[in-house]
Amino acid sequence: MSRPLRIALLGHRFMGRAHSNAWSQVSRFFDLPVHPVLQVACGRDVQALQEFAHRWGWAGIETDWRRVLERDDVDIVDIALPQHLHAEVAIAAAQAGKHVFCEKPLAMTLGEGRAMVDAAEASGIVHYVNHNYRLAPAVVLARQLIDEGRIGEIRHWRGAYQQSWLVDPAFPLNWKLRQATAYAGPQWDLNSHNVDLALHLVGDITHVSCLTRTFIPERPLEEDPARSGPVEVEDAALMMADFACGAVGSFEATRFALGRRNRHTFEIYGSKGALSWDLEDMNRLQFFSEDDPPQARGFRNLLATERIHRYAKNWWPPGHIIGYEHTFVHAVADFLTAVATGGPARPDFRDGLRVLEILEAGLRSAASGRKCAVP
Ligand code: SOE
Repeated sequence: MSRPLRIALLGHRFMGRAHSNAWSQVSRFFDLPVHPVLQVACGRDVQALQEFAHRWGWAGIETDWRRVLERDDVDIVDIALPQHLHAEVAIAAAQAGKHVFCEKPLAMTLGEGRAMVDAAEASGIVHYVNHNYRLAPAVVLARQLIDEGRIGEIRHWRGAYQQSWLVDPAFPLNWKLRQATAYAGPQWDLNSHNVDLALHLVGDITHVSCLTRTFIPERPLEEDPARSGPVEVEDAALMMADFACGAVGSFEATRFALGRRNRHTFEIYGSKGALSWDLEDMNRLQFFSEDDPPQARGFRNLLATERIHRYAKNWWPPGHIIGYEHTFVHAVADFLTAVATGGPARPDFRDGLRVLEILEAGLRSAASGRKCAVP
């Protein structure tokens, strides 16, 4: 019999739904020594929260996160909140001995991120930051091919995360456009994914050089659209990087790529092969190999749905594709396994902090116009 682990979910909007789905699906598809119990959902809008809890099967609700941490019928705290709310909750949760599953980006500032790492490591809990794209089977396969030496020495990383939701000047000044709630723009929100994948697949980054731009400096206020206020974060960030292994990389993040709703891609070029991945076709990995006979060389289109592909065997027969939400199920499966076995879950808070250190160096570079070392 698998052991129950009781989950408290903080947040019930986009990420709250994605996480709820993951907690409710995971035991149906993965054989784990533990199973999650959807114990309590927490939020401030009582009516919306009640509807959410009912729809997703959360046993109860709370409107104060501090109350959640006092409860001894909660083992895991899942933070599906905007980043300005991560640090305080995560630190208190760790101090209360709860394991913490946290949305990305890890925190607002490096100081917050370090305090989260310190609190989590001091208390010995399992901590995880949800860079879910690592867990797409095709991305796992990319890592395997790199580890097997099939790409050779990596020379180039080319990553882009392109969205378009800010092109309309009438789009309101929401929380993602204010420093107090978002800290930065796509450099934090989107390049965090991009940098996490690069760290995971290519390795550490030593220096960055970055350019940011805010195309539309004022937008209508959410609460009073007749008035406008200043956009406090960048609309686009273009960063170049030196990797410790000698490779060079480019990281593009924008909310102004018209026609691109949520396009996340990377390309890796090495001495023996190359890889390319596209979230919009996330089950596939393009693989080019110099080992192929010259007359038959070209990018191969690998469909990562075979039983040998990590996570794929938990879903459907080969060839039956999976989607965005499945990456969250993989994340909670890994996290629950780590809690059950006492092992670390990766990426953890320390990994999330390294991402922030690189992004912050990028913002410093953009402000100074200079290339910056990543401490
Ligand atoms: C931003 O629009 C966003 O929702 C990110 O915050 C997510 O992390 C990304 O996966 C999709 O886009």
